[in-house]
Amino acid sequence: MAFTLPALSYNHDAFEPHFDTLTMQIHHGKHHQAYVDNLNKALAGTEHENKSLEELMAIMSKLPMAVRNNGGGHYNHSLFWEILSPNGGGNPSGKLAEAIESQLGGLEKMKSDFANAGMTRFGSGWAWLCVKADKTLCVCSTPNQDNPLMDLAECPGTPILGMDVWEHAYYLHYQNRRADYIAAFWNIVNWDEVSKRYESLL
Ligand code: MN3
Repeated sequence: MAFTLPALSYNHDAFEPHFDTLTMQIHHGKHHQAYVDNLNKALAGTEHENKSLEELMAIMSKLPMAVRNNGGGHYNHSLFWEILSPNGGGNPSGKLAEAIESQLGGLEKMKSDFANAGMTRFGSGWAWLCVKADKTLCVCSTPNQDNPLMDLAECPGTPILGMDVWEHAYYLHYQNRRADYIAAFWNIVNWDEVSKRYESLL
């Protein structure tokens, strides 16, 4: 069964002025669509064509680079759209807030470490807040379209919050100002969704 581009639960202009409308249209409709199309092409006719994204991530070290780049791209962007909301921002609450406090030094420290992970990722990649196998939280980054679910990840875990730091995510509006894009990102984070993902892993 071929993968398809997930529809967004909001309009492309929903994140103005933080993420501009044209970037959202191109990012979702062109970039993400291309990952989906190229993933389907790379899997067609192979023994892996009926696997889920999660199943592919778990054996990624054995799969061709086209599956790694485009499967990662599809997984990462699908997560990204869901952890954003026009009603986002603010602070996490409940168990997630407690875990950030006790395990990551508090929300401000976590946001600073997460922003630093995104800022220091040379070239293209992602910053992540993850739940490790021992159920503790960690902040890390991965290159290109890799993610912590891949069996080859240096920081293995299940991502519950991800931030795209590819230039295509911000260049039209922010040009080279990645730090400004990262600061804007916090205004639209859907902490309810991040919390839901966190609690489902406990
Ligand atoms: Mn992207």
